[in-house]
Amino acid sequence: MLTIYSDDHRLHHGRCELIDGQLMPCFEMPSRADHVLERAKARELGPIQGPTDYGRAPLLRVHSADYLNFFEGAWQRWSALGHEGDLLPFTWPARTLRNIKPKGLHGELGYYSFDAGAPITAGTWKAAYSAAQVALTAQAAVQAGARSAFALCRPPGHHAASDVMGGYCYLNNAAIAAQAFLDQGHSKVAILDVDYHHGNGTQEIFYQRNDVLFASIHGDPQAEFPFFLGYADEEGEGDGLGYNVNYPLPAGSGWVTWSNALEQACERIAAYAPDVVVVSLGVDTFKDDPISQFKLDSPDYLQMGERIARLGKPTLFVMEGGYAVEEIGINAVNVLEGFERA
Ligand code: OKP
Ligand code: ZN
Repeated sequence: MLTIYSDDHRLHHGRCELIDGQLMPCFEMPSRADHVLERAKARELGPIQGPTDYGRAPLLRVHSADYLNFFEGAWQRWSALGHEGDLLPFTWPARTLRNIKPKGLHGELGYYSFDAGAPITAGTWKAAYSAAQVALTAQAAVQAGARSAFALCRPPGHHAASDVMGGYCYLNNAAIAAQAFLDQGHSKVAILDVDYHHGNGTQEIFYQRNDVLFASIHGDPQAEFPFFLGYADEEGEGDGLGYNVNYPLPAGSGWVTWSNALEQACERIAAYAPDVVVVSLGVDTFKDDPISQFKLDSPDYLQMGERIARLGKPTLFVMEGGYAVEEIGINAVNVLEGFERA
């Protein structure tokens, strides 16, 4: 399987995040991608290539121009004030406040974010932009006829909505790639999100549309980030009604429970009969993930890949979460190897 990867991910390295009342080093760190790349090489998964730059147009198909402009310019505005540390939001237009866009940097940042988990550093825009190009380059390979490709994206993307960042995510790599398939002549794309967290951004982007089926298996938002989206009764709206499927599972879920949800998701995807499948590949479902509560073990990821392969569709894998840094490579590449051997 072809892997697309860019070293630019290193340009994004947030300092800290708030965990249980304390500032801790960010779990979403550069070594995550290093481990996946090393494992892909060690297992001789296939060629590894850099991205092509497709420019801003494909990003604008998913994100608003205002949002992209804000994100691209935010660090410059922050550093011009003399700051060197990460730019982080701290006030959001939650219920009781107005959903308006203020003029200052912090007001705008609150408007364009939903949590304090997406720090902006000097290189964040460039890293996120390159990750989107990595996804688009892998998409192009599948578009050109490859059975599958792997976009080794970092930072991840599935929490990023059309004009909102959060949850370590800035640009929605999987959504940008899915939209590119549609723009290049396909009529139906299914996105299967297997990350431990609900892909709230992807859901929002396609919620009113039936040309993208979004299916997500994740920790029940009653108890898990992102808390305010990802419930089973969110089924889509308008033309999109019936094209959004959430499978929230309780903390502690292992392979038996998880694979049952995967089976249901795959049956729903098969009934949709998509032209292509995009997998938001998070491996934070692993038993030793430091921020997650599922219990999958490394061999389970081989079976995950096999089941996805049985859909029989051209498939684009887009890297999302996974924070058990030592095992992230084994687990992510196991999905890809399971897919290939099926
Ligand atoms: C990104 B992806 C604060 C925890 C905040 C944010 C998780 C973002 C996960 N105590 N956690 O879906 O892997
Ligand atoms: Zn996650």
